[in-house]
Amino acid sequence: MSIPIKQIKLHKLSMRLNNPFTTSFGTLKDKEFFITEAVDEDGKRGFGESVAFTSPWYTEETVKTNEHIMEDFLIPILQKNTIAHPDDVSSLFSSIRRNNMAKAALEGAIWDLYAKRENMPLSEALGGTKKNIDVGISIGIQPTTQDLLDVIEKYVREGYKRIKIKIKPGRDIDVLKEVRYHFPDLPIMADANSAYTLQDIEHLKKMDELNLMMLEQPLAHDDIVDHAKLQAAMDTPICLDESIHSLEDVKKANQLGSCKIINIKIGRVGGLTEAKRIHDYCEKNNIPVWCGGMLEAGVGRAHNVALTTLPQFILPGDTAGSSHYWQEDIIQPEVEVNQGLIHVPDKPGIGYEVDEKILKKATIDVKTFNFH
Ligand code: OSB
Ligand code: MG
Repeated sequence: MSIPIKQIKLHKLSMRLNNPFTTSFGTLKDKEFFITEAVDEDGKRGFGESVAFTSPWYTEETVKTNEHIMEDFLIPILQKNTIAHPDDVSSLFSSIRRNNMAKAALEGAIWDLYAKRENMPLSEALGGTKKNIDVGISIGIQPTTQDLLDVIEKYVREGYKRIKIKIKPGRDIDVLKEVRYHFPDLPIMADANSAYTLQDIEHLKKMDELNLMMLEQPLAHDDIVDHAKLQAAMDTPICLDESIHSLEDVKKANQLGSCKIINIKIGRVGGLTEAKRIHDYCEKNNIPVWCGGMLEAGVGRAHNVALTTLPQFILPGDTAGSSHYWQEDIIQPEVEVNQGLIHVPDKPGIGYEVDEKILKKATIDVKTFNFH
């Protein structure tokens, strides 16, 4: 039986972050994004979230390009085709190049709707089995090293299973050394968001003394060749983030030896179906994976929780609790972290209710597309 979509809604939201987030690119204070909603004939509703930012610093997509691609290309494809299973969506969308975050936002709403229609949790619909998932936290660049040590202390006390520290040239080895000195046994990793080049190889190699779990995306966002050279010269495992847009990218990176770990982000790879395919390949090839974050609101966060229940997500992800990001999240209950664990909901679909009042408060625009 196909999924009888009657309507798609694009809710454009704007929400202020509790903790402005600084990377090697700059600081993000407010987040603008889409909540996608797919409604079926019985009025059942599935939700997705687009993770593009307002400027294209992380990938080329933005909130505006997402709107254009969803409205002018992807939604018309959904209107013209029947969908038997959410896995069909990525093949239907394959005629549109890239724009993975726009694709993932719509596919996510259809996955949630499908799971609700089947009366099963999204985690189960994806084939996940974990009842609890391990999570870590990603800390933006702090004004001073003392500030960083203080926030790490706070998150260690809250029980997060590993701490990710953003680095950039000038605020890297010395900062990490200081952290390692104060927290000798803490699982820590560093994320450079592409801030280095191979010319920095001697400098980056000094990280091998710091017992980091991994170094995330040190080199260019579109590179896998230089990363292979760096990985060959370093003991610290390299994890790719920005460089991975598909299973094909993972296969090539693996063949070249560009990394030892993969960060899977649903939006970056074009949706849950592709994320699952990457997971399955990594499981067969013994490549550890973890679920990355894009400072999501509750809907995107719930999708990350569901995906992380798959078995090869053996490293803690970046899916911190709702209250780390938001004064009030758009879902009920909020995503809660206890002792570094998120309990996976067992209700149908994403397993959290969208809070209409909070959704409305954060909404700056809504567009509705009817299906015939
Ligand atoms: O590089 O993983 C990244 C946030 C926005 C864009 C890119 C990244 C991040 C994070 C934070 O590291 C992840 C999160 O807490 O959601
Ligand atoms: Mg990253």
